[in-house]
Amino acid sequence: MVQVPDVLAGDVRGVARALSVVEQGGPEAEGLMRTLRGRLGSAQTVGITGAPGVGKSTLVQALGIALVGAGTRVAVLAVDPSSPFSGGALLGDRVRMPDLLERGAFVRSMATRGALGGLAVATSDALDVLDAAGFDWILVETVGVGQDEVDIAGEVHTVVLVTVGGLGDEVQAAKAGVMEIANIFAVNKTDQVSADGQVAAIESALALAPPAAWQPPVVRTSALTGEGIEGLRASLLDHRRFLDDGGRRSEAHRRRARRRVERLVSAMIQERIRGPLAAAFDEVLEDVGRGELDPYAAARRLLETVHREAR
Ligand SMILES: Nc1nc2c(ncn2[C@@H]2O[C@H](COP(=O)(O)OP(=O)(O)O)[C@@H](O)[C@H]2O)c(=O)[nH]1
Ligand SMILES: [Mg+2]
Repeated sequence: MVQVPDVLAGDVRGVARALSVVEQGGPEAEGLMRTLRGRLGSAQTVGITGAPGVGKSTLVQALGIALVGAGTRVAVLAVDPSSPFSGGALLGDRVRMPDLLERGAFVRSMATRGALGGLAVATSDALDVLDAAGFDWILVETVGVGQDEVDIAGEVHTVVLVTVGGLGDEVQAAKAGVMEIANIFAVNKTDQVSADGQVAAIESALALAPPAAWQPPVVRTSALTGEGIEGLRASLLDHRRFLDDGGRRSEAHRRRARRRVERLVSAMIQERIRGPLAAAFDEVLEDVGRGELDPYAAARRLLETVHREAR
């Protein structure tokens, strides 16, 4: 059982237990979200995204240490859709971030064990758990952006896109269609490879974008030597301040709520037609198969059944 007071107090074991509950999904997760409602909205959430190997985990650790050093409470959530069930991955990021753990940050890999709506819903709920637990910063490491099962951009306040220069693929960021999604660009491994080409490519791509109130900064970092980490932290603070202006934060929260509820509606319908309404679903499918019903009419009939049963 999750002890809600423990979660609200930020007790590590209580928070860990709550995260297991949201991974599991089901009535307990739903109940937990109900209890936490009203205790949310104080955390600043940051997605750290980019291709495998660019140094996201290392950067998260360095950034986390800088944030802890500044006297704030930090939680790290590693979301990797490619290894949702891997116990190895579960331990991997914990052992890869020992220095951060040592400084009292909370580090956890997300998995999903059948939560309604999968990893996306579980991750969203996990952000709320960590928010309610009083963390000032929640750093979410995820692979890729936009096309993923977990589209982190809509979930967090700030998206940091990490790339590395010198791969002979300087426009990779522009091509991937993530220019609009990233709020901050980090060109990493500057100790190893020159960032110049990549920085120039990003800046010229940004120059083509329509003028916006927020101009994404391009920060050069070395997660290994610590170069640029303070600059990255400063950019995060800038973006947080930017969101606090003119109701941007509440607008972002409304957008997130909309996506979340939409996702849950779809997931709940899926769950019904695969579960309690499976027989009705089969029947409708047979009618479609026999040519007695077109797919649109079938879908409408099924929706009506869902609606009737839900009352
Ligand atoms: N030289 C150098 N290596 C780095 C830097 N950041 C990360 N790495 C290394 O790059 C490899 C991949 O890093 P990791 O953080 O696991 O990347 P991720 O897959 O994006 O999370 C590891 O061997 C890191 O030690 C950096 O700034 N400079
Ligand atoms: Mg990683």
